[in-house]
Amino acid sequence: GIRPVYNACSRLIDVSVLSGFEKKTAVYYEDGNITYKTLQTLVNQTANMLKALGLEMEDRVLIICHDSPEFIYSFFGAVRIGAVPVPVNTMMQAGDYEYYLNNSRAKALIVHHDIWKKIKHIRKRFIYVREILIISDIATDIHEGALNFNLQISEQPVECQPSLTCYDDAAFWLYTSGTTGDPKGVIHLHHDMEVSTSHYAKKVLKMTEADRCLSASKLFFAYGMGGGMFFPLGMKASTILVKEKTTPKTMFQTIEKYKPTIFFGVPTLFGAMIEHVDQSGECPDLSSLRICISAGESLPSSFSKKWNHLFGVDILDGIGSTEALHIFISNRIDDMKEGSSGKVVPGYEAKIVNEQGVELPPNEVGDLIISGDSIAQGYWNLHEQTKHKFMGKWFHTGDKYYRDKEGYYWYCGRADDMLKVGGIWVSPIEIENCLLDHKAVLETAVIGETNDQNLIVPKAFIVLKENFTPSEQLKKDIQQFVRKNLARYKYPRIIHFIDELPKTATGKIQRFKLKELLHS
Ligand code: 3SK
Repeated sequence: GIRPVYNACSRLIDVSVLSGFEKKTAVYYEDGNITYKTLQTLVNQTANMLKALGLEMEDRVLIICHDSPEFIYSFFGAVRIGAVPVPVNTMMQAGDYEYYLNNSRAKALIVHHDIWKKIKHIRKRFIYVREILIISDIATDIHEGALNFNLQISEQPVECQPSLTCYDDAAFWLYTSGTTGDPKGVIHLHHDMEVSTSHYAKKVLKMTEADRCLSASKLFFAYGMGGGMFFPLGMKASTILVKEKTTPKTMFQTIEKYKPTIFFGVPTLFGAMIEHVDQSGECPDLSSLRICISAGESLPSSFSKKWNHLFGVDILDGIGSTEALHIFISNRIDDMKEGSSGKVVPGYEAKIVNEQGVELPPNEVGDLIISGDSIAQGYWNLHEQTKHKFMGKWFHTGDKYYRDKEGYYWYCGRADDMLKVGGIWVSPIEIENCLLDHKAVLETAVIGETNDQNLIVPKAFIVLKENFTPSEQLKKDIQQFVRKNLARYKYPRIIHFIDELPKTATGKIQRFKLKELLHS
C-alpha cells in the first residue's frame, strides 16, 4: 500500500498563523532577522524554482554554501519537492567538487559566487549537472550558463505543497571522509532529523523555543547541521549563522553580540578560546550561555574545568557520527562525568563488543556499536562498505570504548589509532589528556612509531603554548610528567614539537596525516 505522507521540510519548517511562531525569529544573520514566516516563504519559493527548472523527486542537488540563510532555503527547498540536497564542505579544491558532483550525479548545483569562481573552469567535467544557481545578492553578478539563485527565487510563488514523500524516503546526503579512500555519501532519510531532535535536543539538551543556538561547526557537517539548523528549527528556537571562518575571536564576538543560550563547539576550539583569554587577559561575557556542547573528539577534562572556571558554564561532552546524524552518547546537564562521553542518549542503544561481536563486561575495551532510528540507510553505491558498517539494526562506529560500572562510556580512540605497547593496548587519548595537563602543552596528538627493535612506542606531537620554547630539557620534563601520572609504559618515548597539528575543518586532529609524516 501507499505509505503515509511524511515530508521533513513541512515537519521542521512550516508554521501556521495559529501556532504563534510566524513572527518569531528563526535565523539571526548579519544584523538581519528572518522570521519563521519569511523562512517558510523563501523555502517555498526555492522549492518552486527547483520544480520549475525540472528537478524531480530523488534528483540530487549539490549545495556548496557558506553558513547563511540560503543554505537553509536550498536544503529545505529541495527536501520539500522530494529532491535530495547534498551539502558539501565549502573549503575544498575544484577536483573535490568534481568528485562530489559526479559521484552524487547531482542534476543541479547551488553554489556561492566566490566558490563558483574557483570551479567554473572545470564546468565541462560535471557530467550530470543541468542547472547551476549562483548565490549572490548582487543582481549584476551574472555568470555564463548559470542563473542567479536570489533573483530566481524572488520571482516564484510563495506557496508550495510538500511532495508526497514518506518516512523512509531519502531526504539528504552528507559526505564523510574516512582515513582512506574517497568520501562516502551517507544517505539520510526523511525521519532522521526529527528523530535526532527528539532524542538529543529535546531530552538531553532540554531545548525549548526560548533557546538561541550558535554552532561553531559549519552547517555542511552533521554536527553543525544539527546544532545550527535542524535542532533550533525543529524546536522552534532560533539559530545564529556566521558566514566567516570560525576563530576564537569571531566566536567570542558573536556570543557577546547575539547572546546565544547554547553553544556547539569542538575540543580544539574550546582549548583555543581558553588560550585566547589567557593570552589577552580579557575575559568575554558569555553569561547568556546556559550550556555548551562538545563533540568530534573527546574533551580533555582540563578544558572543561578551565572553561567552567572562566565562564561559569558547563561543557557537555558527547559523541556522534555523520552516519548516526548526531550525538548518541552524551553527558547530561545534571549528570556529568568529566573525561567521559557520558551515557547513552534515550532512544539509542549501545554495546561494546569484541571481534566476534560478543558483548563485553564493564571496563573492557572493545568496539562501540549503536542502534537508533536516526542512523542512515547506508552509503551511496558502496555495497560492501555498507554491509561492513550497517549490520542489521547495529551500526559499527569504528571507535574503541569501554563502559564503566555506572554506565558512562570512555573513549579510547579510533579502532585504527589504538597502540599495542609491550603487548598491552594503550589509548592515545589517555596519553594526550595527560599531556594536556602539563603547563607547556597547548595541543597534542599521540601515534605509534616503530622503534629500532621493531616495537611500537608512543610518539607525541606537541604544540607548545606561546611562552614556551622547545628544548631537550622540556622533552624530559614532559616525559617525566606522564610517567608520574600514568602507568609508566604509557609515557611518550619520542616527543616532536610542531607548530600546528593537521586538522579537519571541524577541528578533528588527523592522526593519519601524522602517521603519513612518519613514512614520508
Ligand atoms: O564527531 C562527532 O562526535 C559528531 C557529532 C555529531 C554529529 C556528527 C559528528 C561526526
